[in-house]
Amino acid sequence: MERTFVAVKPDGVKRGLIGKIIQRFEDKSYKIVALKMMNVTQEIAAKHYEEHAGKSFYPELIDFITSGPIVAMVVEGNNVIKGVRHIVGSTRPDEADVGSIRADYSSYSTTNLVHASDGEKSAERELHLYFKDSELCENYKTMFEIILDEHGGLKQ
Ligand code: FUP
Repeated sequence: MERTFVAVKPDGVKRGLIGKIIQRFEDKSYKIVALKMMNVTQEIAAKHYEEHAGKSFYPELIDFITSGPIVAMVVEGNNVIKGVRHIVGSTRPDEADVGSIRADYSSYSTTNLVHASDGEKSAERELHLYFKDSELCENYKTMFEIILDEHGGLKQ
């Protein structure tokens, strides 16, 4: 099953939106397989955002992501990378689809509440930047998986 890395950024934690944000993924029937609150070190921040090094917004981005705790998680599900990006919404909250997290709760591109991996390679790279394999808890079934089992699994 596909998995992705998601983080509630420091603004989402400070605004008390952790529960609301995670709820959106659970409501979609995605499975949370790892979850922790943590402070992002300068070293992790630099690795996470290495593709943006040198860009005008990079210093502000690093200052912001290291400014307070984040809630990091690994989310699993059918086409979860694309699905989560859709729920999170476009980078610019003023262009994000209404109903997405960023459109509904944010008005700035830097403080846009959530990070979500943008592809298979970045998902694997990012989830291993934040979690050890031993921290992934795939040994339980969600209600959705139990229903899927009853139907012998589903295609797409
Ligand atoms: P996203 O995948 O939507 O999180 O966006 P990017 O990977 O392109 O950018 C990572 C972060 O850099 C964004 F969440 C916010 C910040 N950013 C800016 O502050 N200004 C920009 O013009 C682009 C990105």
